[in-house]
Amino acid sequence: MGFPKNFLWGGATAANQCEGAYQVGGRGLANVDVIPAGKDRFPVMLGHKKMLAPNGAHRYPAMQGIDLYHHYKEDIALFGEMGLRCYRMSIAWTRIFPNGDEPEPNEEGLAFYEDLFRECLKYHIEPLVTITHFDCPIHLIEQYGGWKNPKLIEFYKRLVTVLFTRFKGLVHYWLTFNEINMILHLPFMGAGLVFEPGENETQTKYLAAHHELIASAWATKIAHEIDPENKVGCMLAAGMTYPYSCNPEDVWKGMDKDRESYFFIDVQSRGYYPSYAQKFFQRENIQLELSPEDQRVMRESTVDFISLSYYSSRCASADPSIDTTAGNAFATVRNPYLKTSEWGWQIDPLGLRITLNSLYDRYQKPLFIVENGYVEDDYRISYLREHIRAMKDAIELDGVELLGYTTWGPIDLVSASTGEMNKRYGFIYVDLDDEGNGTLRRTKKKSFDWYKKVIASNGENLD
Ligand code: BGP
Repeated sequence: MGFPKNFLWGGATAANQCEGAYQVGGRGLANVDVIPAGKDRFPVMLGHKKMLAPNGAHRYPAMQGIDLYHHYKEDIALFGEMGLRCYRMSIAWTRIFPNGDEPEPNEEGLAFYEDLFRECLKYHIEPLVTITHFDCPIHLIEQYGGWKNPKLIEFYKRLVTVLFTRFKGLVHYWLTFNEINMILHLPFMGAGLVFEPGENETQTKYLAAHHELIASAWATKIAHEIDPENKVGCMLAAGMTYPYSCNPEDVWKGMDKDRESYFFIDVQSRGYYPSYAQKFFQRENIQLELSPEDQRVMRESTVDFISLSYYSSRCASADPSIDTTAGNAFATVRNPYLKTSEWGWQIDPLGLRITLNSLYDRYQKPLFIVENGYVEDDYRISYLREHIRAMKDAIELDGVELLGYTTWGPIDLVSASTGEMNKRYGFIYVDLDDEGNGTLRRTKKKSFDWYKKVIASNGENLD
């Protein structure tokens, strides 16, 4: 049986990690542009250090990216050569609305993406578009405080209406917010939040999340109205949380941790706030307004599919003295049964099958893995091979419905967490170093031909 015939094998990138050209084509400044490399990066991403304008003391990797803005034809031709059937990318909000609150969009930005989509279709590559991948116009942060302000829902509705109208027929797959649960972990990146000293961060983060969830429901409704062929997905930074032991305290901790993430998808997929979240809001004194109209849209316009990124499983213990390890922005208890990559992320292919099953059991909607990847070329092949096998088991043995698989970074790009080029997820090497020096020349790595073979055999030949 194997993978479905129309399975969407592909690769995934984000505007802010690739495009560069941050002042070209009428583009405005965004939060992602002013996230520096180096030691201030985390304080800024956490919303603890306010730096809304670039300064001479820092380097800003997103401003240059890998200059995909000027290389997209070449890059998409390479994706075509690899046989990608799907390219997940994101729109830079500030190319379409430079400030975010203008009444009319910027034609140059729209024309850029239109051409990019046409280029994809030339190679029979289906575009999968993330509407917001961590970006928010700086003006919306300065003027309105980012997503904690409900006005952003209106600006987002304007953005999506323009996108769905202009790209009707060119794009059929949309994701509303990348890793929506990231708002809890890196709130400046996830929602343009900068905290005042003493501010109740939990309240502000859930308020912003509430506005993103309403905006996401509206986007789904508008997408279906403009083109019934549109398929809209939510996107979760996924990875099942295992209890460290069978001690019920650990099991409870794991369940609680998972709910922190599932909360978002529960709303986007089921259309209402789950009871455990309502109890949590009461305890934390979090008051969220929901107009009858927004409530109706939330109920009626749930997502068509659930997309996820998966790099590793997670682990939780009730004992705070147990060792932890890095893992994206999600620090987690170290699982003694797993190996760790040189970047400190644990490796768990079976965890992918477990995560897929858990999501499918919970939502009974098609899933789409839109990120999964590894940094070192030789190990990348074995990492991807093992994850593809796990995915196949989930489809073949467990009956999970899976639409596709786009690996993270088919081409080397700027790391979201560290801002480095050095992580090198790509099948394609880009000559650019961590200081921003290099020719930007693209060359194929060993894994390029390997992935090409995997796709050509529809996942049968993994050697
Ligand atoms: C996810 C983000 C991506 C991407 C990926 C890898 O959280 O959606 O934007 O960057 O993680 O993370 P990193 O770049 O930190 O290695």
